[in-house]
Amino acid sequence: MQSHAPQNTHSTCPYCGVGCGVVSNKGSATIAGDLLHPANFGRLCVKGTALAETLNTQGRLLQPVVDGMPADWPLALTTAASRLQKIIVEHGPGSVAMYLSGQLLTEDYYVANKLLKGFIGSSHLDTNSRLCMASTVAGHKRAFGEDVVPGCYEDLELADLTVLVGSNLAWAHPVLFQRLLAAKAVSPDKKIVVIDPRRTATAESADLFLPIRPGTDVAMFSGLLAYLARQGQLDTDFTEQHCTGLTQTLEAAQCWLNIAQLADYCDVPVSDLTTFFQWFGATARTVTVFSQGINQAANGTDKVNAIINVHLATGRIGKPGACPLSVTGQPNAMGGREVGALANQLAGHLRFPSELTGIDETPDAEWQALRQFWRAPDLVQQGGYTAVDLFAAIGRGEIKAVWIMATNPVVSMPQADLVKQALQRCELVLVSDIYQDSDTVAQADIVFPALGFAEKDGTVTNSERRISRQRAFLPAPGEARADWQIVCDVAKALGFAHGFNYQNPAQIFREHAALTTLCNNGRRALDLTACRAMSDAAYDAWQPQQWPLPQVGYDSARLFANGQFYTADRKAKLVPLSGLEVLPRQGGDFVLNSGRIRDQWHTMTRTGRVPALMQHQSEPFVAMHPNDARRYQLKDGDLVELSNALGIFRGRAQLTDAQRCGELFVPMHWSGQFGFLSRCDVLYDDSRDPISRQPAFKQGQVQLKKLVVSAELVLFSRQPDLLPQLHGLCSYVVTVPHANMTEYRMALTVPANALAQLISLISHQLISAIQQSAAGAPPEQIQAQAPQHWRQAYVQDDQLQALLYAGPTLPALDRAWLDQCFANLLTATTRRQLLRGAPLEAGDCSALVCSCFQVRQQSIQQAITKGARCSASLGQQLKCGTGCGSCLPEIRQLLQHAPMLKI
Ligand SMILES: Nc1nc2c(c(=O)[nH]1)N[C@H]1C(S)=C(S)[C@@H](COP(=O)(O)OP(=O)(O)OC[C@H]3O[C@@H](n4cnc5c(=O)[nH]c(N)nc54)[C@H](O)[C@@H]3O)O[C@H]1N2
Ligand SMILES: Nc1nc2c(c(=O)[nH]1)N[C@H]1C(S)=C(S)[C@@H](COP(=O)(O)OP(=O)(O)OC[C@H]3O[C@@H](n4cnc5c(=O)[nH]c(N)nc54)[C@H](O)[C@@H]3O)O[C@H]1N2
Ligand code: SF4
Ligand SMILES: [Mo]
Repeated sequence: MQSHAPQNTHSTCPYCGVGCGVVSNKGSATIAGDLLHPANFGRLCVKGTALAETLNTQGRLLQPVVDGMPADWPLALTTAASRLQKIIVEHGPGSVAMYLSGQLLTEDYYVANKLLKGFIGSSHLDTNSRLCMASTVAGHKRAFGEDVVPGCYEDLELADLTVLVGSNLAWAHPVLFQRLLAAKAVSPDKKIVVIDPRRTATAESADLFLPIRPGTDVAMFSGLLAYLARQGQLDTDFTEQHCTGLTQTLEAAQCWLNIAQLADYCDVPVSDLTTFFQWFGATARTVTVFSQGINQAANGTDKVNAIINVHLATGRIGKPGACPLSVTGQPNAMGGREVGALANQLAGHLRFPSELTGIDETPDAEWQALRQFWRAPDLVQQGGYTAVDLFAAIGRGEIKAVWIMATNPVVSMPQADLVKQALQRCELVLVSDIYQDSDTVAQADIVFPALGFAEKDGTVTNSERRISRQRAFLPAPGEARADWQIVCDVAKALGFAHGFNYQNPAQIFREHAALTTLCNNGRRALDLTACRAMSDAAYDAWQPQQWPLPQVGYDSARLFANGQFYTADRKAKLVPLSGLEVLPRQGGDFVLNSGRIRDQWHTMTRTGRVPALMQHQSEPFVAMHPNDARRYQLKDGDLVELSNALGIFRGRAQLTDAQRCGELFVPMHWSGQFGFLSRCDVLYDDSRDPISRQPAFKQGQVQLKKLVVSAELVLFSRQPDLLPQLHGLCSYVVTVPHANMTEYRMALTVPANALAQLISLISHQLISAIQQSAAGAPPEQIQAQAPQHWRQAYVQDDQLQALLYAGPTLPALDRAWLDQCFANLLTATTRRQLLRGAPLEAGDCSALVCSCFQVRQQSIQQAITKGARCSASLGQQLKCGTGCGSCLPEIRQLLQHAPMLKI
């Protein structure tokens, strides 16, 4: 670890799989984009821009916790080891599991996989990448023989046609999206096609948008293949020399020769579908980008192969500007795949004997080689439970100990309530996290405090196979340790010191690199030979590089240009598909789609703490078409409940014609830490892809109910942790952090006369909380009350402590001003205005559009009415869109709808 971090430290953003380079400047405590990093060349999105604001230690885990009590490391480690040992002795190694994360570094991942599969001898090790990349992994293996992304980011800039299917790139991989748009700005003839059931921010920038019926992507791409074949637009030289399966694949696709029928099936206009096919046929330089709209489906693997089929059949792979490009979600989802941290993988792309049976004379050669290399006699011989089955096995009591690292399955797994119950029942739950209060940490018997971004050292691999360094530039908070270190400490306590005596991450990385050379000889693309003897200094100085490393003699930017694949016969496989099999199952009133919003990262443990990132969307919502809303007499902002046999979710109706009728979209982000009944994953059942076992998060089924609200309440408080006390008091509670206050938004559905009682309960709790923090003195109360309306302020020594507004409707609240009231001592004027919720000269309280410069919708609309006609001139006037650029699609939308504005 670096003890004397230099003034500027180069590291990698810990959020998405774009893998942007960042530079931390110690002097100014800022984090900026790394101008030299080949992923982003200095750009950052809104989350990356706000990184510095996540680096305080508030809420961090600073020491281990054993059975709810703070503990020192020796106690935590010996307790963990002795309890694990007892379970292994009594129930066998197969009763122990690990559930890891694409947010671990490669070195963390490597040692965890080695410990469980090699030394403890259990194959039940899976990762949240099962929820994320498993279909792509399975699709790549089926087509290419190995899990390899053929292209690179530059291909997006070189392509003349970019097809974004099941990817909201503008919000989920914003820097890649900016690179794409910048290339298009230089060459406006480049075309972008977006295929998504929702008209997303990405779709707003498309030349053609196909609002596909969910789940029909296989049909659409099979139809495209049939069309291209009929037009004579296949690359038959390439397919004859380098592919197998074309004939059967074309046969299977024949059922979609009639474009009108296909358009009907996919529910898109036939003219638009024809345009897409014509553009595709006419454009050699085509990149198809895909993500969770493809992977997270009951036919996710087939969707991946339907896309790859078209690229293989047209020879558009491994060439500049032509490839299928899976964009990975997490910063190190790719690294996890490299070290084999999925239940059906071994390590270093080495395969289990079952995978080589039939294609190799000695199917156990790779397994034997690894066993020897690790000196691990107990190395498992076959795959284990994948995520959903793993938690089911915990629920059944078959798995008795689980170690969860860097992921929050109580929020992010399907059947989330069952996952929670399974952990409650599980004999031993170990959790390594960086925060004290995640929904999963709450279920742990032993909690290990881990180092987070800025404190830890190691490598990550991004979507284009580029390995970059995360480097430490802050000291460890409290007693937190690196994830790899914690794994090695437990391994040693279990008696496996000989396999886990690493001094630093460089040593682990070298071992990982050496492992990739086992039984390789060009049989696998993942080959890090060049790094096996790398010095510590070279590791520290590592510059971002793609694998296979150039020294091995490949073009490392693009693979397969030479037509050599990693199957037994070196040919790529086309997979016969028709796509007729799977459509969203009917059952509920609505199909439930879910995914990301612009400013939040997953379960919000980090981004939910940054006030600026909480403003774009402050509450869980249910996006729906206005026609659906009408049927339920809903207007924008009304409270709705989604439910099915598994659970309940509540959020605000968000009316938008970007949704298809009969389909809803909810954010995946809200957890029990931010709301009550806000976890959408309680609604997803265990349906998943039969090959990849990846859950179908885009196609749940739910009933919808309007919640008739009798009163809305907003409480602003200096106290950041009142949520547990408010849970259960109301029908709906969410919390929104601000810089100097925490906001609790609540709603009551019971008759309005219960409001008085609720107010007095809350008031009582507030007074006692304030009294406690102020050593006994009761706060001064300022209040105004009209029938059914309450407004109260709690003040102590001229310091505002809490503010409560309640009634059938609420006043327009100027939150920025209120936050300032909490920051400063109250003056006579502010005191008088507090209960209004806004100063007499109210500022702009409309929706926040630009998080970087805090520019709101009303200001943008006013500038448009005064004559601003493009995003550039709005940028000049207001600065909006000139920071990270993530809000440009929304600004363009405001410009588009300008004539209809009434201001
Ligand atoms: N802001 C932000 N960015 C992130 C993340 C985050 O939490 N926040 N997380 C990162 C991670 S881990 C991941 S995996 C990526 C995910 O990145 P994306 O996959 O781009 O994001 P999602 O919002 O999950 O889903 C993408 C789109 O798939 C569409 N879709 C749903 N069903 C179908 C279908 O049947 N067919 C098609 N064609 N499309 C469909 C959805 O409507 C949605 O717009 O984002 C990464 N980036
Ligand atoms: N409905 C629905 N559900 C989904 C999805 C969806 O689209 N829809 N998407 C799925 C996908 S693609 C993904 S990737 C998952 C993501 O889901 P999760 O992985 O559960 O989400 P995170 O919030 O990223 O969880 C990371 C945890 O690790 C902690 N952490 C952060 N840094 C470190 C570190 O360095 N070390 C350790 N030990 N801990 C750390 C954080 O505090 C947090 O608790 O969600 C899945 N769930
Ligand atoms: S696009 Fe944003 S979240 Fe993704 S790596 Fe870059 S800065 Fe981080
Ligand atoms: Mo993901």
